[in-house]
Amino acid sequence: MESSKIGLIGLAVMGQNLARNIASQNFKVSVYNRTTETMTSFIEAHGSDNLVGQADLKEFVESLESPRKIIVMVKAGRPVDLVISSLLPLLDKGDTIIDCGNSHFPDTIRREKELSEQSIHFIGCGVSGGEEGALKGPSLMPGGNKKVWSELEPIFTAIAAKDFSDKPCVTYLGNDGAGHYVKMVHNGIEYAVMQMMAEAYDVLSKSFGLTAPQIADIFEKYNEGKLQSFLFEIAVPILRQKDDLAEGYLLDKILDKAGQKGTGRWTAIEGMERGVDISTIVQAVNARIVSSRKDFRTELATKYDNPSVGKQLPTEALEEIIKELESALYAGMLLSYAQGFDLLRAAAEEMKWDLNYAEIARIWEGGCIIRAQILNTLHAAFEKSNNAPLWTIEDIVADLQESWGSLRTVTILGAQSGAPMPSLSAALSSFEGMSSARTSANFIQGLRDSFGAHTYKRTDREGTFHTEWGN
Ligand code: NBP
Repeated sequence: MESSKIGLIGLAVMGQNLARNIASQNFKVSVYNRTTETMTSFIEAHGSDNLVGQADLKEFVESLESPRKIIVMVKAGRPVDLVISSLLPLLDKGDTIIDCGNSHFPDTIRREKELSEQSIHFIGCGVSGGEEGALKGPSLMPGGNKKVWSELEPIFTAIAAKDFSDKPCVTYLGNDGAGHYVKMVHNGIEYAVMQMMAEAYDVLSKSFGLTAPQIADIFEKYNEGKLQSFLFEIAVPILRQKDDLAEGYLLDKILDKAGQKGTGRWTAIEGMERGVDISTIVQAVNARIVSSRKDFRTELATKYDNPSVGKQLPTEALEEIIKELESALYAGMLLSYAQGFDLLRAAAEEMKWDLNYAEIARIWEGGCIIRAQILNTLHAAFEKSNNAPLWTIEDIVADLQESWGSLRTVTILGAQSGAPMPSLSAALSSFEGMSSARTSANFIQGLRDSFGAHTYKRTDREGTFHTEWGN
């Protein structure tokens, strides 16, 4: 039997769809799963000349063309190490393992190092787009040895989504953990964008008493303008979904506890560790933490009276607020990207990754969860400025100058109507801080010097100073 071009291990939703995508592009793929029944029922449903299943790991490895290329698509963490250990005795020098799961980048760096010592290549490739993306074309973020990547490129290029210019949403990012790092930051930005949308939904509901389908009408219009994106696209039917188990709309019955799998938290920690302000992302992670404390929140809600809650604005104000909110969301999203790219830049400098920010914005234009019109704007801005920091690029400065005032209007509205705005207000504070020549840190320095003799510098002369405060 003809050997397969590539193998794939891990047949949960992502692995199944990625395998079907590869087979549909005319690359023969062998698949394997720890639980054999999953593999057999998958092959029963989708098997073909190009998509073959193996129940035995050794036979799976033997079914592959040499040098072998094996995608691992299992749960991130220990399962990836276990799969690698079980594969190692069966592989030959020069074979390649490609981890397409959401692995934490330090694990990818470690695995690449350990495997290269055994002459096995390792590529860490972020995959975004959920199950539909995996099937129809994801955004792919590979990192590892460039030469090894070039051998995989034809397959990955064929299965990737397309950007606004119909080019594949995949590009080589850099050594070892660069791909998984970029995917992690992608997910962090995804957290911030989703949180800002949730804040918009909340403030419309609390300030004007709008129902879910009324908010759907507003979001539908937003999706026709500069906020056009996959997330707004899917938000509309979510807001309009009727409950089939009870009266009313389903969204109103969904428990307000948001889950998380770790990539947002990893991004937040990275921001802290590298000293980069990614407050829109940090606050989005924090909002999920607050949401998870449902019982405690419910108890506190009986103890505190929030006079803002239930204060509705007259409907005449709605039209203007819809426009302000659109503009605030645009500014908030631009700032989430500015922060995310700042983090990428800081990491790239230390890790010696030659990240191309225009290319990163480009490969996020299609396939991935944050795909949006705004990425085309960022892509063009980075290209035009030779990858300058986003905040400083002329076109972005003009866009932020026009829109950031709406962040102020909307966060005031949130405060007045009891709708917390952790990410939108973080965007406002971050912008005002970053674009101020002078902050309040002089006061912090005064306090530090007073209680701990930490010294301070002056604005009007060189040197380091300490004062005996109050004397
Ligand atoms: P899961 O993350 O739910 O993982 C399930 C798969 O891991 C199954 O095939 C399971 O085999 C296998 N597995 C486990 Br669990 N432990 C194993 C072990 N010790 N040895 C071998 N196999 C093991 O699947 P998923 O949602 O398809 O995601 C796969 C990867 O892609 C994850 O890293 C995920 O974070 C990432 N990702 C997911 C999405 C998404 O939208 N779901 C999007 C982008 C990236 P079994 O059948 O025998 O239990």
